[in-house]
Amino acid sequence: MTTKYQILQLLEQSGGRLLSGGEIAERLSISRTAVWKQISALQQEGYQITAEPSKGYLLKDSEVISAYEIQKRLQTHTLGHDLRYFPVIDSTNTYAKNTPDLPDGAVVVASQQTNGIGRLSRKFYSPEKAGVYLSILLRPHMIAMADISTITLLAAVAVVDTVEQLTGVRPQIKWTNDVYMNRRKICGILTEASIEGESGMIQSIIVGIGINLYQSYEDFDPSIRDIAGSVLTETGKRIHPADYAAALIKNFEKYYVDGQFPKNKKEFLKIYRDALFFLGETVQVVSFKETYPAVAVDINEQGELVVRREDGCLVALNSGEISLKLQRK
Ligand code: BT5
Repeated sequence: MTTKYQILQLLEQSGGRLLSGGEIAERLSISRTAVWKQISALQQEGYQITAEPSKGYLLKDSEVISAYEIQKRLQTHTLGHDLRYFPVIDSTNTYAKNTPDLPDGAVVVASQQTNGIGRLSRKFYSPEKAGVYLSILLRPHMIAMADISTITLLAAVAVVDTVEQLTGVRPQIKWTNDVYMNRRKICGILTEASIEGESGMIQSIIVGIGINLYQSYEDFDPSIRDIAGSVLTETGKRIHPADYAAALIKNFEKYYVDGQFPKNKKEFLKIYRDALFFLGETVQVVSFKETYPAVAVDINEQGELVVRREDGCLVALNSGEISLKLQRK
């Protein structure tokens, strides 16, 4: 552990007592100047450390989401062991795409994205200290193209479980990749795969998950103010961002098994189906070719959404080319 985080640990363990620069310096066998420099670095990372002249330093509760904070809370087999944290980044998915040496199970986390992306190059607003934005990189051994969309479903269920564990309220899913509470979107998921041109083999899958934790409705860009919410607006609960990130990574690992994806797909799809909130409702199906109203009927064994068109025909929708518009209530 670096000196910086050793100092942080001492402050965490001080039990509310002020720790003097001299005491820290002695315990870590470093100079007082080094202590002061590292305290400044921690403050820059977002830790609220107050310094009382000639008395010492005190750490206050800080909503910091550094690699240290997440790994401290993480007990996983592989996911997140390589964890890259950025206070600001363009997009965690883009970083994962452009970093070829990232190992299987690596996680990229940011507190803010300047160019967060959604499907079809749409924008995903990812302001500072408002949520958690992370990408999980997977290099599965055997995966068919059709399984990629299952990974998105898996991420959605992991988000739902996480929010429920931390707030006591279970969110719902809008097929395929959005998580909602009270009919407001609190989380978006973007799964991207990179495929080797010659062989057509899938080299890696990047699962990007962004969740709104702290915004109020007024904080949202006017273009999404009526449709977006945060865990805070919908449950009244403030979750520490590192608690959220660590629990999410853990829950994703619970369902994801390399080579099998969800171990028991049938059982998994039932959990997914139970989390959907618009079955039985009329939705607008928007594809590249056409837009039409249909009743959402069920999820089939492939994870496709089955809808009934107005002429009575049943159609199974694949996630790739379709989006759904819900009727406002
Ligand atoms: C998504 O696309 O919602 C996928 C979002 C994935 C974001 C994560 S964050 C970590 C990783 N790094 C990235 O760069 N991306 C991933 P889609 O279903 O296409 O929805 C996009 C639409 O959601 C936008 O056109 C807006 O209408 C709406 N939107 C944008 N930002 C939002 C937000 N913060 N909360 C709720 N809705 C939002």
